[in-house]
Amino acid sequence: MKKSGAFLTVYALEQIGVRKTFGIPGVHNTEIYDQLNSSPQIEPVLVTHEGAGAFMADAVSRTSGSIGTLVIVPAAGMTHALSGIGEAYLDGIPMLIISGGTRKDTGKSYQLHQLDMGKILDGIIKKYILIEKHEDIIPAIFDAYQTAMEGEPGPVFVEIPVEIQMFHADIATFPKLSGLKQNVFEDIIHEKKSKSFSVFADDPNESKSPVQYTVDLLLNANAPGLYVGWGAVDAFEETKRIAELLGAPVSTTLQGLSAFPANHPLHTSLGFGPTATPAGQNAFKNCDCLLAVGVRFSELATGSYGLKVPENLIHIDINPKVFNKNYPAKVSLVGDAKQVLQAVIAELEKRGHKEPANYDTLAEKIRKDKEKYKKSWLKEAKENIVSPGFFFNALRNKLNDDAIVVTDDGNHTFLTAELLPIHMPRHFISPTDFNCMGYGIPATIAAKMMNPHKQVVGIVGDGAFMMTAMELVTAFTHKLGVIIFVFHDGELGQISQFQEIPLNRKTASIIGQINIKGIADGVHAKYLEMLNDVDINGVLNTAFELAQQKHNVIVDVNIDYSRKTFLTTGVVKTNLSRFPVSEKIKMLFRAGKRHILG
Ligand SMILES: Cc1ncc(C[n+]2csc(CCOP(=O)(O)OP(=O)(O)O)c2C)c(N)n1
Ligand SMILES: [Mg+2]
Repeated sequence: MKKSGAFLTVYALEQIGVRKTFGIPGVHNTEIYDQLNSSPQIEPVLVTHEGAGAFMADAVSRTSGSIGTLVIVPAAGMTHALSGIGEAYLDGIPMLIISGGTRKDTGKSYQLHQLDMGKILDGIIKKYILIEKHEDIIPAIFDAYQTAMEGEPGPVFVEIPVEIQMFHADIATFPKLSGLKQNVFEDIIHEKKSKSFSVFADDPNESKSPVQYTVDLLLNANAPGLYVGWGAVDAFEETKRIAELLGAPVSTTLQGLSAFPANHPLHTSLGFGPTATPAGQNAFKNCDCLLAVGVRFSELATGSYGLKVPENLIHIDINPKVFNKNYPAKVSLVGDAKQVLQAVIAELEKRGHKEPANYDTLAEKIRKDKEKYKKSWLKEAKENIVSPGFFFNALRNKLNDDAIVVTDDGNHTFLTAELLPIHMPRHFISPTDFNCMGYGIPATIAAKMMNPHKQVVGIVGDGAFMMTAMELVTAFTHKLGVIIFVFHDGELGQISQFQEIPLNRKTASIIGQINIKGIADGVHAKYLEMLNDVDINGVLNTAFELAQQKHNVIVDVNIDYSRKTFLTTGVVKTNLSRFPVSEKIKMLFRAGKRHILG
């Protein structure tokens, strides 16, 4: 049967369950776009900028069952998309990038968009595939999908030259996707001698399997604790069972904020070191055995490595490269979080382990600490500014359990993490280790596209708003009903705070005055102003009513950033404590001098 490359591409995308693609057409991919137009399954979404398109594809993977997919032009489309590809790469999010390619059959040089893309992409994707002939298209896209999903997920790039898209060739078979090859976790005794279990050498009992050793450590601990990240986001039932069996507190990373719902009595906080709120700092104070699942102990998650991790660290991750990087582990278990944890649960249950005696005391202490911390943000309602405590309290009351919350990167991210409890796995997303501003608005839009019946809200800084606000025109085209809260402090707040403390001056972090209403009008969004604490409930009611009627809403929030988050104070404290004494003195002296002399 004679088929065009564009036909084969769209066939393969349908097979792997793609429902939407994001991107901008150009002469190198119009054939694919034309074919997408005929697909009953896939909707090609036109975006305003491929960078935003890549953030949207990322959000599709994080909040839905299908893989986020881009369809872009080579070179210019690819370089625009790099920010979102980088975010997906460092955050372990699967993504498929289908790029048109310049003609390989003409022998011509200096073609439009001709560039060695592989060279640029090296280091930011898991695999680059250049299609050379028609019969390779379907297997190559299946392979790209498998590669993107397996192990630690990430982006895969497929270049399809324009002549292959356009021209027809005989294709004998149309293979069907036979499903993804799954990883199988094997808890076998000899594995402990392999490299990833090298620290196992001090196990006096050579006959134990890694899981048996794990359970020994957990049961012998006086105060075990759990620390979970995005890698454990689909293993909540398992982490919950283990926490409940052990009577152990649970803290999360920023990316994994939703991995353990905040309304569970054993949930404490984001992190548990100096950057954590009191519930986490107190519950983990005497922690002598940590079960870390789907985390990498990155700089952001550990508050600049200020986290104190006990010697008895059990580290579970699908990517063996993450072990023993920043914190040495006693046991490292390579595998899918759900599978490994199920093996740990089975072993705990085999040992006849019963519910712990300390459960109620621990849960009560966490509850009290959380309550006290929340109250500290609710001292007095202000008439000239919006207090974060009152804002997030009222927002939580408006949100259903299954509301999806998206943030960008900045001070607003950490305020959200500290003050807005998230109730369901995969229902909070934010840019993390790549940490790219501009993520919030496009990701909110895509999360709503994939979850039209859920409330989807974005909380973004005014600096990030300026980067990707135009994408809201796409939300208008699709009549989505998203709510974007812009925390309007007039600054690149997170950075100006980091400048303010040690430098006492803000350089290039005061942003230009922006007329948010003007932008809202331009993208046909409803504009609401929230000036003070008295406004909060009324504005929220209006915003949610408008969103219900499929209007997109921008809420211009006159936010009070005067109180620092634990993240900010914790990171500053941790970094300062590591400086050599002479540098510390110099820094404090400079700050002091500037305080006095201005
Ligand atoms: C693309 C990009 N540029 C710069 C930064 C550095 N950065 C991190 S947070 C931040 C401030 C963000 O300001 P804003 O969006 O207003 O949020 P706020 O901190 O005020 O809540 C900056 C500049 C970044 N993370 N990403
Ligand atoms: Mg700001």
